[in-house]
Amino acid sequence: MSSIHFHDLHSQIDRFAEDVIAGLSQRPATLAPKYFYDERGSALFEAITELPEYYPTRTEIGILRDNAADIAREVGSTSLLVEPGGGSLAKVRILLEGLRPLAYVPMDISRDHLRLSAAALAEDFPWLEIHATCTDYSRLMQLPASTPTGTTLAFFPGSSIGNFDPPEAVRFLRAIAELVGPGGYLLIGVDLKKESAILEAAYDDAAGVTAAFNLNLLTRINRELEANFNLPQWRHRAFYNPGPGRIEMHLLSLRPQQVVVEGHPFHFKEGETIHTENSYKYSGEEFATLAGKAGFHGQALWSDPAKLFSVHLLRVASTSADAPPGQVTRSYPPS
Ligand code: AVJ
Repeated sequence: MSSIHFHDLHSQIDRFAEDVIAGLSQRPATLAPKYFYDERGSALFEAITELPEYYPTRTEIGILRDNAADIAREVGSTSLLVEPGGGSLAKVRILLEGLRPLAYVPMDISRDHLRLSAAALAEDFPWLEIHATCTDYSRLMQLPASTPTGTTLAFFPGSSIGNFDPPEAVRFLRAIAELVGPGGYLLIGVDLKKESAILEAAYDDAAGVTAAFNLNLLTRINRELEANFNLPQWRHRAFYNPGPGRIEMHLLSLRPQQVVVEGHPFHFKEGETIHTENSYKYSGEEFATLAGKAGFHGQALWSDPAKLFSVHLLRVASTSADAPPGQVTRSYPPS
């Protein structure tokens, strides 16, 4: 019989207004990509994952399917499978039969979404104990009490790690390393560096879905905060910046304009942008080096024939075992 437990670690403090006002006060102005995902933003992201130009989702799913048995063999027996940001719980389905963990802990900020997907998963995997945990994993990475102990595998697909700049990514990976503990694993999807035309098409699709996704952030600010962004005066812009090795998404101001958000006026020149997202791309070696700084060593690396996307299996050294795996908790970022 499957069992679902629901844990709420999410502090109710809503920082959307403060973050938006602080971000728009900076030059260049910035908004955090985590705010893309309101209801319409989540639906638009789903649509992005099905676009012909957006290769990451289908490529990663192919890699996981083709190598599920290999992944299970490399990991061996797992007690606990943890997925920070496991909102849709679609990719983990590919791994569950092979891994057969005692318990699965999806962590997501969206409470309702998490409840629905956890219930659907419980129907399909009746042998699995599910601990659905509502938390903003970028701020608090902590296992709920009462999860089984033993070998822990964290699963972080989708190249979501690309949203962090490299020092933040190292801090985030360190928090995962402490969460899974000595001997624990991380299976992580990472988008690879490639020809910039392929990258740029993936973030500026012909149908304009990514443009709508980016612009929806302004619509959300207008609706949820007292704001008056004039949407026709903003345009989606996405390009590959080869220096830092990242796709950048911006919203470009098409004319000089003033916007008021909760009584705060913000001025934008023609051609000025609001930076809304970075999506870093890493070669296999670059990512292994980054993960090494967080205490992981590479155990296996899978890719697709066209070398578009990669899946790394990383492990925390088990030699310096000073705490039982799965029992270490910490907050991220360190306060
Ligand atoms: C969810 C962060 C992995 O960077 O490819 C897709 C988000 N933004 N198209 C990515 C995104 C525009 C996506 N991640």
